Amino acid sequence: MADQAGMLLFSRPHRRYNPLSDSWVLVSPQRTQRPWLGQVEKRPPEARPAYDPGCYLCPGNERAGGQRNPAYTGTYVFTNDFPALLPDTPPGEYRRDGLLYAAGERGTSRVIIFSPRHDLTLPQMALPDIRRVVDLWAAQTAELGGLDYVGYVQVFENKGAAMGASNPHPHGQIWATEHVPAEPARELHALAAYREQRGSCLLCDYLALEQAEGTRLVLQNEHFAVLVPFWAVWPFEVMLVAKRHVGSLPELSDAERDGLGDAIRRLTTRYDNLFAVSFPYSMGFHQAPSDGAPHPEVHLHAHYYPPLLRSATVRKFMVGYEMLAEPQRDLTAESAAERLREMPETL
Ligand code: H2U
Ligand code: ZN
Repeated sequence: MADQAGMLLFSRPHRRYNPLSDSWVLVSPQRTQRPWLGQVEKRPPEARPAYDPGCYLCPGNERAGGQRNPAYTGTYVFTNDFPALLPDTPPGEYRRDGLLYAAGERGTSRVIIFSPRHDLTLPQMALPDIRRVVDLWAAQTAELGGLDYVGYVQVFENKGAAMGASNPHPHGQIWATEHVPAEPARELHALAAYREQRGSCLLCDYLALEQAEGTRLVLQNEHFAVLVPFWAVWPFEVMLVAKRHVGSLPELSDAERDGLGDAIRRLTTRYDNLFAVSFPYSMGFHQAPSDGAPHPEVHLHAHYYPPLLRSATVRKFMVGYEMLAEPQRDLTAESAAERLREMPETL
């Protein structure tokens, strides 16, 4: 439990610092000091067929680019037909007066399909099938990270139309780039600085603290913990953290991969139960760069950023003050964690 001073502070407007990205969030809990008014909504009848002849991700179907998916039975990965990155981008720089600066960026984008079943989502998949997704993420990280021009592999998933996913068929994406992108680069900087100053890992220390306090923990197993970070911005944002100080997906042991699948299944089930809908989110892993250098400062974790606020129809937008000043939330991280802890782990 937070101490007395913390309790008082946390019930009035305050700012919380995010040491992982060196940023701030404004928390206004007095706006939610009222009974829970979440609407009770029925899960909409998602009558999706197991196979959809019009889906470009289903087995055997033709994609928009004219390619045809094989009759795959597990996971399937292909190069995005409309890739954001290209491996043969010519190198080059544009500089002007120290004010304009651009540089070519090589890379590749892939789409990964989690299951041949059009009608399933991760929480509805069997554990061994989720484990195959974990193995694919790890194998793709190793393969793409092994390319000489790739410096970083970003594994992510956009789920639900609210987050811009183009298709309900369970899938994610992987983008590999020459440089470490801005968001993980900020974290790398913070992790390295912390290690330099304290001689330990920011996320190992943070996880130990959260386990001691308990108020922001959502669930855990032997290998992974899921918590609402103290500095969360999105209402039900969570961080999924490896318990071992491990840098990347390919380094995970057999048991840890099972543990990751278990944590994902339990978390996404709780998410779906929260507002009785298939819960939209963007999630992604942050792992060590594939630049050939050792990265002892990096600690594997995933961020889940879901937009829903109070029900399936009330979502958070980052507008106004948040676009111009800084992110703001009403529900405290502690209350969000409590709500998620109350949810059952069966759909
Ligand atoms: P999202 O649902 O997260 O947008 O991912 C789907 C990706 O699939 C998207 O990036 C690609 C889109 O470019 N795509 C193909 O590669 N082939 C297709 O036939 C349609 C969509
Ligand atoms: Zn499909």
